[in-house]
Order: sequence, then structure tokens, then C-alpha cells
Amino acid sequence: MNIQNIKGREILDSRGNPTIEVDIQLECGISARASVPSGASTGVHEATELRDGDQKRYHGKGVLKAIQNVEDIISPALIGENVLNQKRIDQMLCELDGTRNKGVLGANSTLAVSMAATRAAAQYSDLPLYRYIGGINAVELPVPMLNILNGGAHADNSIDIQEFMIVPIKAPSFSEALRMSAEIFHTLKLILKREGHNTSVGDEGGFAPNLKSNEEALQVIIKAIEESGFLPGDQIFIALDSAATEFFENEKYVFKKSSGQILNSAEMVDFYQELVQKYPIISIEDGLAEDDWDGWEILTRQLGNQIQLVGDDLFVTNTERLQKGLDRKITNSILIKLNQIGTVTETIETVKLAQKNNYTTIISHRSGETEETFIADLAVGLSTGQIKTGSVSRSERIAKYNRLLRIEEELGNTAIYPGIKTFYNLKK
Ligand code: 2PG
Ligand code: MG
Repeated sequence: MNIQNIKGREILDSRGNPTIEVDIQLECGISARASVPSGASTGVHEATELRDGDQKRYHGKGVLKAIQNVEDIISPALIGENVLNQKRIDQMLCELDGTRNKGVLGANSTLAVSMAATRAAAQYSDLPLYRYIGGINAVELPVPMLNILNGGAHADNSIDIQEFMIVPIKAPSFSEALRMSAEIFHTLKLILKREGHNTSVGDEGGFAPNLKSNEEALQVIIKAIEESGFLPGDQIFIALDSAATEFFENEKYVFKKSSGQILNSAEMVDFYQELVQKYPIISIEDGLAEDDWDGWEILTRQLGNQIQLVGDDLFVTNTERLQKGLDRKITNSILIKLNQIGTVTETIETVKLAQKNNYTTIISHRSGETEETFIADLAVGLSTGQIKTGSVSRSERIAKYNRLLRIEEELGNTAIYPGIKTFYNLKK
């Protein structure tokens, strides 16, 4: 079970940008591979994503330095280590880096190694990845949040809110939930076409039409749910990711892609309150900016009992930032992205801290992805109850859903689909 060799490689992500893939080989001959994703609306508090900056290659986005770090620094240190000791491997990665934000080695290099190690250990243990991570109780499939309409930094259109997601909460199984969602996605396409909008998709596979307002986006989604024969606010809810840091300028929120409206934090909260009253919204992520802590207090006070409030850029999968949120009673949920923190065990620590404090957890993809399906297993392994991994188009998104379908099949009648129960900390 000891590591014999670690090799890095530059591959392309779903946006055609380079990213890092790592192969770990064990002495017994087992070999495992993992690759890392990349965000567009990244928070400033995220761990460092190391890019070469060499403008002659990939517009400066090459990852050859990160690969060199894997092969020249990480590999020699980890050779001979027991791959079953993930905690020690991740601690060593943190120590080799020596900074709080993986600023030396890059979180892309540490994470690729960390994930590949987990997968190698699962293979060595002869267990599926979710079972290795979660043990005998890893039987719960996550409720998906499907981003069927893209705006913000993920699409060149006139919508400021980054993600409009459907959440199938009333379904007997994950596969049925996925079927319902795919049907709504296709109906949405028909409606957009009928109404003269373009039906090309954004980075996460949702449509990216030029609509007049954020509200029009909500209305067309409701229509798609209804025309598909489902009940909005009963079978299907809506979740938003505003990614508000992206439009926070000089302490104000500026709807620069749509109306041009300028709102302060309290006015933003009123804006959401109105939306929540009018539409079946169950969750809002990054409703406010990453450092607008006072605003988050207002938002949580006003809406925290009714809907899920998710911190993404706010918490960046970091226990220290989450703890600050817990202390100030901000939000009631956290988005979990492996590459915001840079190792598997640190990610799990953050999930555990959230769960211990009655916060819901959502495992998430990034807008730049690969065919990697690690997050599907992670969501089941940690019983996070929710996953956000894009729309039902673009193979890098579908790969995760298909992996979940296979896990569901493998679990057979022990599989659980939590549905509405996953929002256990809401009154509604
Ligand atoms: C987000 C993510 C994923 P990005 O904001 O939640 O949807 O986007 O990877 O661009 O940060
Ligand atoms: Mg987000």
C-alpha cells in the first residue's frame, strides 16, 4: 500500500484551459488518477491556483510549474508513504507547502495528489470510492441542484445572477429526480426557442439567453416546470447562486449586466425577500459579497429561517471562515469545493464542522471541469445530502450525474434519496 511514484500531467478542462492531472502508483502495482477543476468566479480567500503566467503558452494559464512541484517536491517526499493514511499524506502536503493558502505549491498540485491518493487507497481496499470515504453508512444519494439557466461570469448575456437551478425535492429516487430535471431542461429549451431566444449553453451547461431581467429568468423556469407537468413549489423548487462578489463595487451591488440598478446590502436583502415571496425559491448562494459580513447578518436574520442561505465565496471551504460565520450566526449552509482548500481531509473537516453545527452542506463542481467524478463519490461518502454539478448537458457535468446513477444502481434498495428532508434546518 505504499506510494511508489507520482506523476503529473497537463490536460485541458471544459473551457479549454490547462489543468493538472496526477497518477499515483503503489508498490503493489495499483495506479490511480485524479484531475482538478478551476473556477471563474473565484473568491479572493480561496487557496492559490498556481498558473505559469507565461504568456507564450495558453495565455499564461499553463500549469507546468504546478506539475514540477508535484514531481520535484511532492513525489520525493511521499514515496514510501502508506496511501491508506490520507490524513498524514494531506498533512505532509500542507507542511511541504508551508503557507495558509497553498501559496507555494499551489492548491491545484496538492489537491490532484490528495485526490489521487484517496482513489488509490480505495482501489487498494477493493472498495468503491464513496464506500471507502463513507464506510457502511454511505447510502444516501444527494439532491441535485441543476443550473439550467446561466448568467453572471459564466455566460455572455444580460443576467447578473450567475445560476438559476432547479431542485427536484419530491422524487422517489435520484434517477427519477434526474429524469424530471432533464425533462424540464428540454422543455425550457423549447420555450426559449418559441419565444425567440437563443438556446446556446453557458459554461455549466445551462441556457444563456438574453432576458430582460433576473425575474424574467425565474418566470421562464417556472413555465418550463409547469409545461413539463410538474408542480413548482411542491415537486420542484428553485435555487439561485447570485455570486454577488462579482457585482459588488464600492460597497454597493451593481446589476451591471441587466438593469444597472445599484443597491446597498439591506436593499439587496429586500430584493431577495421579494423574490422569495413571489417564487418557490428554496436556496440562495452567495446572495451577498465575500466580505460583507454585516450584510450577511441582515440577510440571515431576515431569511435564514425560511430558505437555505449558502456561503461559497464567503466560506471558501475553510474551517476558519466557517467558524467566523458560525460565531456570527451567518447563513445556514455551506458550499464545498475541494479546490478552494486544496486537500481531501481539509475538505472533510469543513463538512464535519458544518454538519456538527446543523448547517447543510452542498458538494460542488467548478465552472471549469474535467471528466473527473470524484465529487459524486464524495457527496455520497459524506452524506452531504446535496450536490451542485451543473445542468444536464456538457459531458463534464453529465459524468458526475452518470456516476451517481451507477452508485444508485450499486446500492440497490439500500439507496436513500432524501428529497425535502435534506433541507432539515428549514421551517418551511
Ligand atoms: C460557483 C461556482 C460553481 P465558479 O460560484 O458556485 O458553480 O462557479 O467555479 O466559476 O467559481
Ligand atoms: Mg457560487
